[in-house]
Amino acid sequence: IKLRFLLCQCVVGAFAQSDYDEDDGTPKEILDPRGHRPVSRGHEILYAAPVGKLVQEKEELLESGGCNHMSEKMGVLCPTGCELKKTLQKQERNVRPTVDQLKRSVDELTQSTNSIYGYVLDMTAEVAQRQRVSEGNGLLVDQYTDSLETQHAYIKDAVDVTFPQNIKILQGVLEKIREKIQRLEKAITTQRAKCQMPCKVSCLIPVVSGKECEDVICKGGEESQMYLKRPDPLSLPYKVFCDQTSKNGGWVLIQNRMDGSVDFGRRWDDYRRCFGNIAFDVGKGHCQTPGELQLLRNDRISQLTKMGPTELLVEMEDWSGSKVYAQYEQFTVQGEATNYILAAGRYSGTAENTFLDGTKELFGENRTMTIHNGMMFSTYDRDNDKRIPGDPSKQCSSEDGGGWWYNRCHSCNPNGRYYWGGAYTKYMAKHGTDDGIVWMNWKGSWYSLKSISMKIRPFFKQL
Ligand SMILES: *[C@@H]1O[C@H](CO)[C@@H](O)[C@H](O)[C@H]1NC(C)=O
Ligand SMILES: [Ca+2]
Repeated sequence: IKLRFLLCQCVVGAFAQSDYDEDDGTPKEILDPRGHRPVSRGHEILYAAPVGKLVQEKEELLESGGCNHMSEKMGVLCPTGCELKKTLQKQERNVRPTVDQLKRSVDELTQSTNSIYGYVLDMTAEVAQRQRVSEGNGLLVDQYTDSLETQHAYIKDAVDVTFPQNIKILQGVLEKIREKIQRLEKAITTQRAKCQMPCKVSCLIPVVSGKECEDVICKGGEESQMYLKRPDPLSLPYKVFCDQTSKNGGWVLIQNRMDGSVDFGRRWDDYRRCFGNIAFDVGKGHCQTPGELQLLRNDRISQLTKMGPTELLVEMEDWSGSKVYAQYEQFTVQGEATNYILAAGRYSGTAENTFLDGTKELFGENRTMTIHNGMMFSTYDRDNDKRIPGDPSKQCSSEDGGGWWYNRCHSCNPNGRYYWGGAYTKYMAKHGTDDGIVWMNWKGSWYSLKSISMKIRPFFKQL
């Protein structure tokens, strides 16, 4: 802008200068509005004016005798050569400053023009530079655009092809899961229908019955299956599963875990009665396969153990087929009034004595807290454990999954949750506690057994 202003000044200056020239060096005439003339016709007037003056001067020269023609008749020669020189000198005097002025103006103008030219050059260079930068930017933008287009293509491909494919796969998986859920629901419905009545069985019961399973053996019931049992003549007979093969047989099955089909996280009343399936008929015409059960009501177990010395056999198997057992020659369960206090004694076996010793993993009072001998029975709705008595939020039974003779809390947990495959973690457990079917002294807290069973029979000292 500054330069453009300069340029304008120069142009105006130049025009002013040319006006000045035309006026024959008489400033008064320039200032006079009437003396103004159109720029286009200035030159004609430039010559006209001096002529008038010359005419006046010629008259003066005539009077003063000036240059004469050789012939008198020809009169005065005007302007003569000498007069011309004089006039020219005079004119030159007037014109020279104007010319000088003009020259200076031209110089100035040239200079201005040069600087403008320089400026234009600079500007062109700058424009070129900017164009280069712009081109560079363009290149960069192009690169970004290319990269963006590539990404867009990739994303579009993902959205158009990969996503639908994955969705299809997931839908397939979902469909399979849905089918599984439907099958499970169907199984549950069937199971629920079957379990409407507690301890109901549909297979035939052999004619042989007895006071004890051992009694049944004596009467010819040598196969392990369901029999009718009548502990004393005054009470009604009831069905039991007799194990007639393990360790000379004669065992009444009182608890059995084998496939996780029965939920053991139950109320006090369920344990007082009984739940689960005593036995199944798998095609032989009789109930020869035991089901998952807490078969004998706690009060019946209590009743049986009070009838005389009773022994307990706990058998268990891990998921690789290894089997161990724990046997107690003395086993009693008190009545409901004392919450079915457990007492066990004289251990033998291969599974380690958890009932009396607690877990080997712990020491001192920590181990003492896992001893089950002498404990009362607890369910999630009846807390009789040794853990912060009176605080309903601290219940071994609700945390560890089943009803049991919990202390604080356990070294074995046969009524815990069934975990398929054995190993489980605290993240899989409902409360982060070892709530599986645990026998700590054999497999530790984070291994849930494949099967475990508890059987009792009258104890007779082996001779
Ligand atoms: C019992 O367990 C607590 C907590 O894990 C521990 O600090 C303490 O040392 C244990 N006591 C014994 C005797 O091991
Ligand atoms: Ca408690």
